[in-house]
Amino acid sequence: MTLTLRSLGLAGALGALALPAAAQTAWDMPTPYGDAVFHTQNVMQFADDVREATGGSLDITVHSAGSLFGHAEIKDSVRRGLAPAGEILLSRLSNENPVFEVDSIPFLADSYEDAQALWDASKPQVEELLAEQGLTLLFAVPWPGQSLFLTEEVTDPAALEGVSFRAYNTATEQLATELGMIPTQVEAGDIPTAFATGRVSAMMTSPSTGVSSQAWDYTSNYIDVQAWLPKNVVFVNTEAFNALTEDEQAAVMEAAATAETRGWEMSMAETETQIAALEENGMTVSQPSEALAAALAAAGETMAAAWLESAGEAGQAIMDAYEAE
Ligand code: PCA
Repeated sequence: MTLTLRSLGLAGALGALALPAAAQTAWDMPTPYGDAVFHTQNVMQFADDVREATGGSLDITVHSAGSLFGHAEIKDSVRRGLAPAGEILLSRLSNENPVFEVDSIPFLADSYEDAQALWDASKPQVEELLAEQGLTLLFAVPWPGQSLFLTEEVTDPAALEGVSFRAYNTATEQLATELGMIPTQVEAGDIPTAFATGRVSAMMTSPSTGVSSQAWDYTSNYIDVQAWLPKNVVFVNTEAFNALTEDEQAAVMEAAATAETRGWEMSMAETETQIAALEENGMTVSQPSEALAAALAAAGETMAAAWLESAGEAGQAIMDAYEAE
């Protein structure tokens, strides 16, 4: 009897001793895109890497597809500490500062090499602007090049006039307007419904989003423009980051650097495989006609000039740094 009680006491003491070692920080991480999207897979791998590197003391749970906070709320929820970390499409912040949308100007940087150079040129300002809001940038990963999805073959840009166009940021709205289309904001997860109900009948997005939203169900033509490579960014509430142990902070930063490299590689690999998947599912894949390419290029020029005007000296500094790359 005494022995049993003693044993129980010992077990209790051991339990109490074991507690500090098992001390765990649990982070919720809201993200906008679905589980099938490579960005989400990359972020989940990042969470796994952090869990492993910290021996489980920092446990990040990814809440994908806007399930914890909608895309439009994610940044502020992290800023206010409602969630310690999050992911968004960077250019969605263009209403705060045009610097955030430099990666969404058509044809300014339309290859991975140029996208990397533009990111190198703009990253210090992006980092600084986020830091002013108490946010620490962890990593950025581009989507594959943005191309046209249409319900019919279009060679004459005049055919786009009056078409209702699915936009995902201010830049895509401006581009639609430049081409005479009528933009409507639709989150990636709502694309199939927006097409099915006739709210929109054209979009520009990556072959990745084309595949994850099964574009062949409601569009027939993919025109391979690859006009810009917008980025997702992953960031953390700086106070929450500072509350981690030094080892945990180092583990997060290392996993973030790995995720950035892995994400760019995943994105590059996706470009070809997902265009092939669109074709396999019955879409007609083509290059833009000369007239269409010229209309898109002209819209890009107009948008670049307007951007530079609104971004002022900060914008000029990015352009100078980009050209010097
Ligand atoms: N997919 C996202 C953003 C850019 C992309 O390729 C979307 O369409 O919402």
